[in-house]
Amino acid sequence: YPPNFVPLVRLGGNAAALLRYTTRNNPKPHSWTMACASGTFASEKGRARVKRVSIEGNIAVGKSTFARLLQSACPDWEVVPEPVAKWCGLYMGSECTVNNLLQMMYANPQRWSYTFQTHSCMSRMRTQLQPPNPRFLQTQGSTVQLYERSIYSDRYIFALNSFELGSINSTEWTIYQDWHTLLVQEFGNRVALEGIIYLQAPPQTCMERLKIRARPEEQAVQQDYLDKLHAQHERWLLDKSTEVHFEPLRRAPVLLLDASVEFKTDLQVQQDYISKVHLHG
Ligand code: UDP
Ligand code: DCM
Ligand code: MG
Repeated sequence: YPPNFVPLVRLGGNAAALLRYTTRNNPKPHSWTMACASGTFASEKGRARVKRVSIEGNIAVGKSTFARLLQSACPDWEVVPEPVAKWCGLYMGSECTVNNLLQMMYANPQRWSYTFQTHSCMSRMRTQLQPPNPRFLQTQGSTVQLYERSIYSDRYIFALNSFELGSINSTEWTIYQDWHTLLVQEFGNRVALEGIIYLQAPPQTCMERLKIRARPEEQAVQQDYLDKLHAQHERWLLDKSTEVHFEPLRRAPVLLLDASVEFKTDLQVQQDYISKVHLHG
């Protein structure tokens, strides 16, 4: 092996365990990058698929809570939380850190909604384009990536809602849709969803949970804003009356889970929901 050889992961399978490696000069070997670009990855036993699933739902409905439950029930799945901390300017990694855009957006929606929606969707797009963490690669069956929200709710829930409320003007909305469509078309199946889990709860329940969580940036959020977001979710995921521009997204099955119950503490409900997720493949 070269002197800078760094073992990255050992995938399961008999004596012929597959060893992937990276070097300091070449962090993503060519074959790896190419394989992931097509939505699959090469393994010794052939090509396996990556299934991407998103958890959708209103603010504070319990998406992160549910994602954590799924992570403990299904340790083979890669759970990708929403990068809210980045939008609040708390992220100190290699990407550029901006001010607390979430706070700025809520304080002055007309001025900052387009900027916030651009930044949040771009940061999510960057995350979704990452190849699966090698720790979660499966040699048999599909590798599963579970996202908290998606670039589709960014557009069909939040950006659309901001446009309808007048916080994003028609010029900004045209530009947003233009680059969003271009990115989805360019990156095709690297951002396609296999399915959607919709956590549904009355907006009042979300309001109560939002208050319990008490993010400083969200203090000004009112019930009627959650009502509007709720209606957007229902239109997109249940009534299917939102105009969606991507055929694979229209076909993605939606698993509806009642999040109005206290699933955080109720073990029976947790088991029921986890088995429903498994049943839906
Ligand atoms: N929560 C709760 N019971 C539940 C689900 C969530 O009390 O059954 C609380 C959770 O502990 C948190 C708040 O609701 O304080 C919002 O949950 P989370 O951050 O998971 O919501 P998200 O915004 O990610 O949907
Ligand atoms: N948010 C937004 N627009 C998006 C995505 C998220 O305004 N495209 C906001 C809503 C919440 C926070 O970011 O205030 C995400 O938190 P949660 O996970 O609680 O919904
Ligand atoms: Mg969350």
